[in-house]
Amino acid sequence: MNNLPVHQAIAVGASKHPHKGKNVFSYGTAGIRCRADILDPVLYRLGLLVVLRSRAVRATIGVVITASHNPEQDNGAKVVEPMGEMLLQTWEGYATQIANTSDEDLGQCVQSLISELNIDMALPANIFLARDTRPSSFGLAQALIDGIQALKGDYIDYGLLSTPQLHYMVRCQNTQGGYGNPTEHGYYSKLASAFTKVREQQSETDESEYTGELSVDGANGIGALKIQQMCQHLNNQLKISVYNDGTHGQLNDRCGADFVKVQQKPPHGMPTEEAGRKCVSLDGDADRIVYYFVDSDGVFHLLDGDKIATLIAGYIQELLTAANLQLNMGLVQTAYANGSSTQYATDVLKVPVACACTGVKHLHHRAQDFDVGVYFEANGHGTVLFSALATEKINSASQDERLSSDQRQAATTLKYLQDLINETVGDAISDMLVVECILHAKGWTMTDWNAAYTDLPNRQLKVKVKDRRVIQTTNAERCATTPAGLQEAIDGIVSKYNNARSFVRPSGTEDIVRIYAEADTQVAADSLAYEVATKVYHLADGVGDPPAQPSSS
Ligand code: NG1
Ligand code: ZN
Repeated sequence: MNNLPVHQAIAVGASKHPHKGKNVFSYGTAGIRCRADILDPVLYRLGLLVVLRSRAVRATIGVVITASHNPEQDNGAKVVEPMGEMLLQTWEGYATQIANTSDEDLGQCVQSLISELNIDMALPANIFLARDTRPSSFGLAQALIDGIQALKGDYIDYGLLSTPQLHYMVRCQNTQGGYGNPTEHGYYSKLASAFTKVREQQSETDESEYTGELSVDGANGIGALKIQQMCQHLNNQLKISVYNDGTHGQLNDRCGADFVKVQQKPPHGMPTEEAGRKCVSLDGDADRIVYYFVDSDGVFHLLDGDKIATLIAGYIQELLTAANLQLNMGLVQTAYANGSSTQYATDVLKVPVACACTGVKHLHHRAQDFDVGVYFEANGHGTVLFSALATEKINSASQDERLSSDQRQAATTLKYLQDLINETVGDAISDMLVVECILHAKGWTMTDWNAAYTDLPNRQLKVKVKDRRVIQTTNAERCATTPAGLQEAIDGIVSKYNNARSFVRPSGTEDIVRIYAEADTQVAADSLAYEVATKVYHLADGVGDPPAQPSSS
């Protein structure tokens, strides 16, 4: 460890991680994300920042090095708050500031943050870090460690972990084990034990067509490794075959949850022809999951985050009713949620639905307004949050002798289900185990589950523009306020289609504008998306080729 004064220690580190000053970095809702080869100085600076954060909150802080579903040449970092949440918004600003600070100004920048935030540098600081399987992640972890050490922070390097596993570790540590043991083994045994206990509460009927057999597309990433480790703790309760396990293909290349969701087709590298075969895809850091199957006519069916969210919300509601527990439950979605899912939740499940801005931190925040808040992005990122009141009521109902045994059993199932859920953040492995428990309880096949409602055909497109910030939105991103005339034009186009909806927003993770469209037929959804994309291209200074006309007939 160094014994240099702060300024000097920072300068020594900075000389090993020089900032070329050519690129502008921004810490957004998904952390910092860009090409891996320019990130070294940024990770060093983040190392400094998380030591300050740890001292400011007097707790362990986490950092995951990953760029999730982005291609292998990209990378990034996300900071994890003490309870496993995403970095506080004001600190996103400090992260952006320090990431863009030159070598010469770095000491001064750190010193100003220390004074401004009144940080006691004599306090201990503790950082948990982990990384995904990208080749660049190892070196970036070293840059982060150099930053941590420059400010005399302590750290535990967990090596390879999924993003949600690291979130879990941080929460376990800061609850002194109350949330579980902060080890990989602790994670698997908590989930495996909860999974077994939930299933013990559920009686399987003779007519059940449920099967615990599934094919997993690991996106050639960390999820493939970790799901295999999870399986070893499940005592053959599920029969999982892992494909795209990283031994052949490249990370996220024509596979993974994002590919399957956006392309609406099966991934490469995994056999999916067997009719009704249950398939899932994880993304590159295993915080997203989507299900799908091919039916006997060879038609592909996607069961995305919306289908998972409504399945979970419906089941929890049944248990709450059966346990006679009065808790206020809500579902949080984004504008990308399929209109049919929103209608199903509202009209059939009678669960109130809230719409939040894109990015899980917004959904997470909104879900905290409910006693039981289920939140999912359509792309498969989501979880369930239980308030302290909900946790307390569920626990006491599970032991309340005055209740009927059926009521107690429903409460007990809920209690174990809560243990199975990773409440810190969306977790593909945990979500998969939750879905499997629910399908098991209902005795459902993929076809049964899929029959809950039919998705409206939809299409997502990207348009490259000179500066995507010219598009500003309101009403949870469903309405564009600039550039002038765009929203009126979208409204005009949408009115020509049946059952249609479309919105545009600048991506937070890519340098593009995203177009979403849904309508009564796929041809209509494709054409609507194309028309809206063309409008964006003209009104927002599109660059490159104009959007291509849809080829569907
Ligand atoms: P952007 O690029 O801001 O649309 C994407 C996803 C988000 C979220 C983030 C972080 C869509 C439409 N957008 O954000 O939902 O997952 O990446 O990974 O899927
Ligand atoms: Zn991810």
